[in-house]
Amino acid sequence: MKRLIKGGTLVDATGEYQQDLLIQGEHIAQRAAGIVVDDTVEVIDATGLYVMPGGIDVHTHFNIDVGIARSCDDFFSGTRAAACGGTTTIVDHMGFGPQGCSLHHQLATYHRYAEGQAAVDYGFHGVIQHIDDEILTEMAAMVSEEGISSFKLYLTYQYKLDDGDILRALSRLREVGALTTVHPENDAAIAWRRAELHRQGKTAPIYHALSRPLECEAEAIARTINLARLADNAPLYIVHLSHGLGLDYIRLAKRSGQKVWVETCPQYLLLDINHYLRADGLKYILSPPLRPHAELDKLWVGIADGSIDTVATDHCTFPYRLRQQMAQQDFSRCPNGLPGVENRMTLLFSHGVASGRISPSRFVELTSTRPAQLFGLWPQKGCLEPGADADLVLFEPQLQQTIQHQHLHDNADYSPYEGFSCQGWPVLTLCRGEIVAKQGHFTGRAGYGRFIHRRPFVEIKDKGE
Ligand code: DUC
Ligand code: ZN
Ligand code: ZN
Ligand code: ZN
Repeated sequence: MKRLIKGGTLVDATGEYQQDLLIQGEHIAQRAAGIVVDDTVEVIDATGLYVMPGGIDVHTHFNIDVGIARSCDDFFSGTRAAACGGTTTIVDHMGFGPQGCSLHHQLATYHRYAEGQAAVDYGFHGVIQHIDDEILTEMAAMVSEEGISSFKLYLTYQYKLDDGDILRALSRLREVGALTTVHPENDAAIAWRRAELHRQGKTAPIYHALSRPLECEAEAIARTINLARLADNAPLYIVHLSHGLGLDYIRLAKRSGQKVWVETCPQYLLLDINHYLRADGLKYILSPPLRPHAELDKLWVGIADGSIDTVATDHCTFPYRLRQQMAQQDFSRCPNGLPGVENRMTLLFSHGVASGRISPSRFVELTSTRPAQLFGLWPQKGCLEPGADADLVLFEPQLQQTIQHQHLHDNADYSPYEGFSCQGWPVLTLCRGEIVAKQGHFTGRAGYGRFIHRRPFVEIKDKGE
């Protein structure tokens, strides 16, 4: 099957081009101005549209068991929502398995979750819940045989690692060609704050945020950066940055040549701590929590000046219904996480590109090309060159619509962005040449998505194309 995307503006991480794209089967076959084809080729008229690499969301938690609950989006509903929002690849952060389980055990579990379910392509980040010789040995085969070239460490929650284990993980993962990702929050600081709030009977949703203020995150960021330096400058990727002080530490490390990259998420760019004061404040409980409004502006500076590398969602869905049942009396009983995989692209386009903060090309860099480069997917993905997968999103830059959960495709019962008016929407999504979403509706199928063996970590410094 051949398709020609004609008359649009191609946008990649290097700029904008008046060119057409010829797709043959699953791949991009040709990229040039004025491609002429015979009538066996289906022509898609992209006049007035941006033609961009499909979105890559490198932070989701589909079907995750967080101990007190299981997130309600599985690999089908989660990737269906991704497709409708212009995202053609997700890399899911595996959750914890049984105590003492191996990396391979958890990988097999996640393959079972995703096989026959995913509607777009997918990969997994490994999860390190303890360190011993067996885990350190397994890491090499995970990278070289299983296509798992990044791993997540938690500094809080049940399986937090201590500094010695963090060092051992960073050092070994560097050796085997993997990128270490970290959820940085100081667990002891949070426990101390929470105990004091509980003693005072302070259990409303706002105290979720006040139990883990930004210093808890900033301390853990600075500590992990220094541990990565100690581990022979091990490459480090900081997930879901929520505030400015941590970004300053990251800038300092980047300036000194350290291999450190950082992700933020739409919720930290667009929602603030006052949401916890609303009657439905439980809808916004996630970690790190939403921050005071001044922090949002600091993150937008990082989006614009290049110091933030990627925008992902941390999509992790627990219905409002369930939150109310579990946590009406106490924020600390609320499962943590927000949905967002379907609206990442339109939110960043609207508040980034349409509002003049960033260029379309920077948008592509943040949502697709840098994620692909950091996580071993490039140039198969995140790229519009011949030979790449035909993963594309066609964006209508002037289209103005309001986010309403009733039109979304996840299994949640609310959207944290309900009523947000966005300018710029995905109108067609192709994953390996197949149309998986059209005008915000799902046209794909469960099981179309393919597991992607990601390459070992290599540092790509330029924009690469
Ligand atoms: N934070 C959340 O809010 N949810 C999922 C995991 C996490 O770190
Ligand atoms: Zn996290
Ligand atoms: Zn997460
Ligand atoms: Zn629909």
